[in-house]
Amino acid sequence: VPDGVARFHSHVVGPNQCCSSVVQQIAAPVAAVWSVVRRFDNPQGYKHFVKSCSVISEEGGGSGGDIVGVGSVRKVNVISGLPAENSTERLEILDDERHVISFSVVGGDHRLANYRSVTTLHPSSSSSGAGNVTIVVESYVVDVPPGNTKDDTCVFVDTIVRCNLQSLAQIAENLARRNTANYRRD
Ligand code: A8S
Repeated sequence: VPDGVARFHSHVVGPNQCCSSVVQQIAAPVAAVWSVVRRFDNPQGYKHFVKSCSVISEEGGGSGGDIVGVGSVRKVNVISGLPAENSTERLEILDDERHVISFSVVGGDHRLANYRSVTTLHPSSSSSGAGNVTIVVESYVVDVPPGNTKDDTCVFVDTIVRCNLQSLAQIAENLARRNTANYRRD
């Protein structure tokens, strides 16, 4: 088990909550994946269900000063066709060294009350030995909505998270390809 997985992905799960995780392998270095994932102010950068996002309460960011920090709150508007309109989310962890980001849902017009997720990145190498590979682990805990089962809820959320991580893979892999092309030109 990679370092930090047990530590960051252990959740306290209440009797009416469910908890699951999704793992995605990405053919790009951790730095490329992290540059996309760490943008709490720009989830639409890879989450296709997000139509728009605005930071409604901003806390000071980390080292670079280029990013909103822990405690910041964003309002996410989702695309039509989902059983939701918007979600208000608080940044809980942003660790640029360990590559950990976590947010919790604090409000909004949707059915995923008390949603909290943790996303961690882990360096790996491809089976062929060529190039850098990143393993992304995203876990969450959420209340089971009234009238739903734990299984329904996990299937619904797993589907969203899997879509997000597949889209993240495409974007980070394109970024990594572009960077490699730049190096070759020198
Ligand atoms: C994320 C993860 C999830 C987002 C869910 C699970 C959501 O944005 C969508 C539909 C809903 O019904 C709930 O990392 C909510 O964003 C796409 C609005 C919270």
